[in-house]
Amino acid sequence: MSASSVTIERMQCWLLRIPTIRAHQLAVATMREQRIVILELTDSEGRTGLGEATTIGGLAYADESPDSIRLTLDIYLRPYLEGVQLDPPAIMAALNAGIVGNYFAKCAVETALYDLLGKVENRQLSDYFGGRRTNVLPCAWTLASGDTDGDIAEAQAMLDARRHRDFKLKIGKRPWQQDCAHVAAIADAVRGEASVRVDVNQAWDFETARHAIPALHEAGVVMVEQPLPVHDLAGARALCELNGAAIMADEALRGGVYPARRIMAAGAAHAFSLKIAQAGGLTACAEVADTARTAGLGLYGGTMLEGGVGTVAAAQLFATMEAFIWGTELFGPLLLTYDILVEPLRYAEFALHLPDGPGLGIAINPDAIAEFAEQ
Ligand code: MUC
Ligand code: MG
Repeated sequence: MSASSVTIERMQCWLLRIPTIRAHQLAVATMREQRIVILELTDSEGRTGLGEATTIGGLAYADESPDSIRLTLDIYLRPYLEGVQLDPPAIMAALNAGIVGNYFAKCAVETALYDLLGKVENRQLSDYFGGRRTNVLPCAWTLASGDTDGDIAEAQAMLDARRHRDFKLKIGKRPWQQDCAHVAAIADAVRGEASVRVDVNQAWDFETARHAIPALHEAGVVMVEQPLPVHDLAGARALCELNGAAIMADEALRGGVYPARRIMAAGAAHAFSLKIAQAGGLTACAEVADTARTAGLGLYGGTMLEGGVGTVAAAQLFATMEAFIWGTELFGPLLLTYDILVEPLRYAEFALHLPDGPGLGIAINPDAIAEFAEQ
């Protein structure tokens, strides 16, 4: 059956609330749970496609909250889907023409469309983005318990289990000198065994960053993610010229290729954290990657701390890309106390191993919906 003869009959959406394994402390929020929007499209033959939209800390991270995403999908995006022929590029073009912003919600839709199409055509989602170059993606872990000794013990456990050997530390909440002491202690503890990066989540002003970044670099930090507020491209450019740790853009990339071009024109990043949600979907994220690659920027496979559906969607795309010099951080499901997938994703030998199978290659455990869905 060709995709064009398939009709999307029904769209359903759930908001799941799942506790995290420990408090996850960022500059902008402390997470003790994750609220995950799951979208399911069903076609005329009863086949289903899944998508996910997840964000961090309610409205602390971005201007789409889990609640607003669910509402947007239910009210505004539903008419673009139900009763419509399954043609992902045409549907996404209509969505992007008719609805501004709402990048996370659009990402959930595009993921579900390609998951469904993959099942219809018996193809992996990666096939629609050039095909896989690899089935294995190196995967970092974030140390964010807020406690130095706790983080060191956690890092050691990850190394012993051969699960992660790249660590991202969340800083920016405390005075930078205290953060620097925290980072230096962890970097000392894992020196020679692991890499250490930091994510400031926009918390610093330029003066703070100008002092903190050389000190962090001296302590062994190789990359600093989003040190300044997203609008401060001149400041980010000056930080790029410090000749120390690489500067990576994250939140500044919200909106896809247009902000990406602005950052590149300003010389305001050495690397991009690619996020399918922030870009507004898989196609938009691939476009950001292509644009960055032409300018010689480093690529990193970022996460919004999605559960299994969003995580594997990003992995399916990242597995098609070359020049992934910073690896990925697709560990979201491991931060949750409950895995919503029938068969959890496999993490071993410091990497995420992609599933086989058509579309995303995963299925959701119906018990997870029953147990964790909010009303
Ligand atoms: C972010 O800002 O990168 C990704 C990993 C993590 O711990 O937080 C996120 C969001
Ligand atoms: Mg970040």
